[in-house]
Amino acid sequence: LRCMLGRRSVPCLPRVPVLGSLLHLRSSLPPHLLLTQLSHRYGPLFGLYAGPHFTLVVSEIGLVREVLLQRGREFAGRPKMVTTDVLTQGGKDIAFADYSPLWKSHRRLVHNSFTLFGEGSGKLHTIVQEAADDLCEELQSCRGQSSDLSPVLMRAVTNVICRLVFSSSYQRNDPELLTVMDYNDSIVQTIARGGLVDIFPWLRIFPNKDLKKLKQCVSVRDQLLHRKLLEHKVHRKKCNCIFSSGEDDITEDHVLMTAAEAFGAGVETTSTTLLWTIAFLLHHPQVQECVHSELDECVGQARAPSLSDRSHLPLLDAVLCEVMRIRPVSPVLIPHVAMQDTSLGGHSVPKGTRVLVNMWAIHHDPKHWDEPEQFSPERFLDSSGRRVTPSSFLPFGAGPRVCVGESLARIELFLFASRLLQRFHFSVPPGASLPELQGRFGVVLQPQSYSVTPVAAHSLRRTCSSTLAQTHL
Ligand code: HEM
Ligand code: PLO
Repeated sequence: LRCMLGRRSVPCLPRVPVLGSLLHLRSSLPPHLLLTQLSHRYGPLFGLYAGPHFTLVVSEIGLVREVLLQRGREFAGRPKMVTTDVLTQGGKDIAFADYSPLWKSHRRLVHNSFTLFGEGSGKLHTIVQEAADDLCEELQSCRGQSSDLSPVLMRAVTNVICRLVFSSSYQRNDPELLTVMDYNDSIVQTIARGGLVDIFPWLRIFPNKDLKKLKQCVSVRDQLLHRKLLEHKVHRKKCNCIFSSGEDDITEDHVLMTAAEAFGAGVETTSTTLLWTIAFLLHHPQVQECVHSELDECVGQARAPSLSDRSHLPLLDAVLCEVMRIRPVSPVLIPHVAMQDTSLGGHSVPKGTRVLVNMWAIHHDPKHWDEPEQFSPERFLDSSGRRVTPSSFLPFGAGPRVCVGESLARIELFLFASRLLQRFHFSVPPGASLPELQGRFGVVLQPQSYSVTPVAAHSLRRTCSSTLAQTHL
């Protein structure tokens, strides 16, 4: 089947009235894998109907650049969805709000306050280093016992956001922290299952357990953050952040949603990427050894790694890139919408068309990556061991909707990963199996939970025997 886009047509999934192409989208595969499989049959640009909504699926880097960069503004809209409307009070946030002048100034404001904390700013550096130290202390206190890293990592990354937004942090087992982690997890689970509701908004009128649960969680979240914002008000005049912006149309609700989104996006993405990193290093012990050697050589044990070490630790940097390539936390980004009649790959695209950017397909495209299923950090290093960035690598998206947290995320990933690997060697607990690498798709692509044994590095003699290090160190 093909559908007409102007005078040219694109391949299109079969459709029936009301359901659209949904019958052809039933599958046990998670969406990014299903869409990748369909792109092998239908090509790098194909159409489908998500219920009544015409949707283009893009799986080739040239077309992706056209959507995100060349025509970035034309495609910078977001669809209206029931679940995200509940989450964001009808789009008073950044990620799920449609393009508008108010959204633009809101985004700029948040972006600027992140930049204030950005690279070169000692404050963020200190905040992240302290959180990383605290994390290591907690692992150290487990004395080599195996554990699930997820809750420990969550607290550490939550504390970074908490210090940035409220200048406060949580101790271990703080009941408020447990509440935060609990509602966050429920939101992640329910949003993921809310797919159907988002395709048929009229399902809202039927009882829906997930939607009810989502509303409950959002209400707990909003009360908690509202209280914290009030407590924080005392400091507002002093700080250089969004809360003292003076921007007229940005309301208290926008401020609340900004805080909520910083927590949501800041915590889920960073902790997930770190969990993937450890999972892949458990599968590739020779790579872990080489990262250890690189750290030993450049940093040693006497001091904590700092951002200025990054350029001297190309292998660690390459490992983090390879993790974000092979398991992008956001494998189909957030849906984009054409805000006006425009075009894509020479086809005309009518206003209101939804566009799914399949970043998973881009990061696994055999035309651009040798053995894409293989975990191989060397792809991000040239023959003399310097870091390179291939053009088919866009884990944060690009253009007007590029991740606002990118610089913060990169700083956190580097400082957390380097500190953890400087101080610990990670191994699979005796008798346990290696972590699953499939991932479960929710709002973000997370690894199945696994346990790991962290052993303090100074108690081991470390050698890097693999050729990887001999060429690169
Ligand atoms: C959007 C990736 C961390 C805040 C996005 C998008 C991606 C992404 C792919 C969607 C781009 C699109 O729809 O075209 C990541 C990755 C991260 C990360 C891989 C870490 C490993 C963070 C952090 C924050 C953050 C730490 C904030 C504290 C946001 C926001 C948006 C966004 C607000 C929405 C931007 C918009 O729609 O205009 N991110 N992100 N992200 N991210 Fe991140
Ligand atoms: C995570 C659960 C929180 O309770 C709410 C939330 C807010 C922002 C979302 C985030 C969740 C998941 C990851 C998202 C982020 C905005 C940008 C980010 C979707 C749902 C990515 C990776 O695109």
